Amino acid sequence: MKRIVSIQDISCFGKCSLTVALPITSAMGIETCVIPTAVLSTHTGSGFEGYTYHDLTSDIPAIAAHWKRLGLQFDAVCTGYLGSLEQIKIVLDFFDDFAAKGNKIIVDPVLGDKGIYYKGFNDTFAHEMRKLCSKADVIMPNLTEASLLLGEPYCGECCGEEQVKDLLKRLSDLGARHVIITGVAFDERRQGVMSFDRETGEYYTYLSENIPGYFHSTGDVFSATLAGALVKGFPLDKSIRIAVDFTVDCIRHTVGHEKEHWYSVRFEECIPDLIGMIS
Ligand code: PXL
Repeated sequence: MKRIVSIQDISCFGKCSLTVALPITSAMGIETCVIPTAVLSTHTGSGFEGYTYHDLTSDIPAIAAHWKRLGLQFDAVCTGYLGSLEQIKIVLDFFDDFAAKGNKIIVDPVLGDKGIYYKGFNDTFAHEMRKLCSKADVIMPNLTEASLLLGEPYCGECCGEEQVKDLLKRLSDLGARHVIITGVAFDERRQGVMSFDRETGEYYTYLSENIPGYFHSTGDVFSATLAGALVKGFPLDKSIRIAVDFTVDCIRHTVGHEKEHWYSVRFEECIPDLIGMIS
């Protein structure tokens, strides 16, 4: 059985980060270890005010030290939402300790969406996030995060193919072999992702239906599914198709329920579809 570790927060209510990644990669048949970086009462997205935040940064080195004594190894080290500059430094050390030949470092550089930072993040944080990206094999920013990582103005939801190719190429200069930009749309009908392989120089585009509306946590659903598919051994293009198709499936199952399910997607209903997609 493949084994990965997912390093990101637990938002107790709100379905994002670990509470999405853990069930998804477990359902894909992958042993999923976790390092919670913080415990929040909810995620920080609009609609939730007054959430609690308990930082767990100082626990991470002790967990890593224990795991080293146990000789634990992982097929992939995956990171998502991180809460502080110090946490980024500690995760960089974790990469040094647990990166081995053949395993993958998969970084979702969570910074923001719709052209703005999530609460608490700023340019200094984005600058540090570049260091994580430079050690990764795969990074998967959305269009907002792509611009923030490069320190340039947000190009908007509808930038053209050449512009996205340029972003991909320059992000790959940070060091990752595979760069995937999510939330790409060239017209109003379709939305999906574009990727770039630094070694072969190839671009790959996969677009699906564009479902109007804003659905929180879809980036976390995408990144967990993509990481799971890659670790299962699917090639990058097939992994991208699985992750996009599953994310769109989750959105479709949420449409019509936005009133009570405004804070995330109804991914649980779609888990059987995911199992079908990978079998
Ligand atoms: O979905 C990314 C994410 C993860 N974790 C927390 C968040 C967000 C986005 O808002 O607030 C705590």
